Amino acid sequence: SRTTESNKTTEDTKFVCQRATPLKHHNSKFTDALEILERHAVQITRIEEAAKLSSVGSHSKKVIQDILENGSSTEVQGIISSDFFKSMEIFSSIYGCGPATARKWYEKGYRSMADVIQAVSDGMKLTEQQAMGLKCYSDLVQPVPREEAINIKDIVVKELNTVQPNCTVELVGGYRRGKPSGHDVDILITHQDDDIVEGLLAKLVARLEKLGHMLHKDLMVGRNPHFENKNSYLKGVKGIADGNKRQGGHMDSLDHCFCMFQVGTTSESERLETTQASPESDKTGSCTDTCPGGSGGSAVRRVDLIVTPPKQFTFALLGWTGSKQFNRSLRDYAWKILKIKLSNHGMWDHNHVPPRQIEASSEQEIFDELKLEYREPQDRNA
Ligand code: DCP
Ligand code: MG
Repeated sequence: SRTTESNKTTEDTKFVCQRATPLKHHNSKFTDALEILERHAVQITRIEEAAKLSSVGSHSKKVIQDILENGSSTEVQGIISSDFFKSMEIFSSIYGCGPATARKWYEKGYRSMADVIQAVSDGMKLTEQQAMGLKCYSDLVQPVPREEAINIKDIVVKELNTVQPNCTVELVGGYRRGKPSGHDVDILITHQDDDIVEGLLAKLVARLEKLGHMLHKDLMVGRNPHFENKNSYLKGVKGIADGNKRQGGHMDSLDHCFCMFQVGTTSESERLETTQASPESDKTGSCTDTCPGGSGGSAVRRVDLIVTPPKQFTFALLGWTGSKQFNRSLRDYAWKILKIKLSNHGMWDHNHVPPRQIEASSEQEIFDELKLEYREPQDRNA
């Protein structure tokens, strides 16, 4: 189907998903400022009060007006230069530290990374994720170049093939939208057989662990409410990290593994040598024993592995390609204009009681159903 006439009225620009949004655009002055505002809103608002953010619309308008008239927003400049914002930015750049923990540290009086490291050596408890995040900090803040992301994907493809042939693997996230680098590597996996999909991620992770690629993992499986396969495998479910990416709840309930991945694996003997050679290897912030990236090896990278049942693949592909802002707009548009609920699991037409599920086997079909002009991934950089 084609774009409807109603999309071409002045209401046109209301939803960002109705326009092409390439990587390079001319509004970054505004979007950067609004992003700061949004991050700050998350930081100042306790998680449970997130519902009170409804006045953001008119607030944003004021900021845009300010930038238009004065070249910058006094309010946003004030936020950026505030102690609170600076500390929150530093703390939440640690893997496993979300706004709740960052705020807690700020309230304890910590302001810098050094303060946190001091607190840790004075006995402050960290979660396993935060301890790893701090340990591999210098690696994890480095952007991952596209070539390395592709290399990691190739390793995953190769090892996946040894545990299960004929899977489909896609490099998603920013790379699929054409970004030259990213903060992590998002990899989406499926297989045409539901029975094989079940348990697939656990097998892949075990294989990667055996080869020494996995320095840390958060595995969540068996929580997909739209996947009721006959063999239930709800085992080994673990709590999820209070991470930057997942702030404000989970994006979906697909099987996933957030991990710290290392390309160049160290053999058992080399690993022993490293440990013996560096008695201070436990020192926070240095990447020596468990993060050999700091000792000359390849850098430790954040990798997200996501496994989807075949029927949900297209929806997960669209969702995990992003951008986050594009998704938000698309879902908002689908619901407000068409009464269609869109998620990474599928879409449901709520003009029917009970809601009718709409299937799709390509992204093009989803856009068609939503009566939107198709956008290639590189035009979804809202
Ligand atoms: N996503 C989302 N909502 C979130 C987090 C993520 O819709 N709260 C989707 C859109 C993202 C994709 O998942 O594009 C991958 O998440 P990332 O945080 O890895 O985002 P990117 O890959 O786009 O950015 P980067 O290049 O920094 O990794
Ligand atoms: Mg990413």
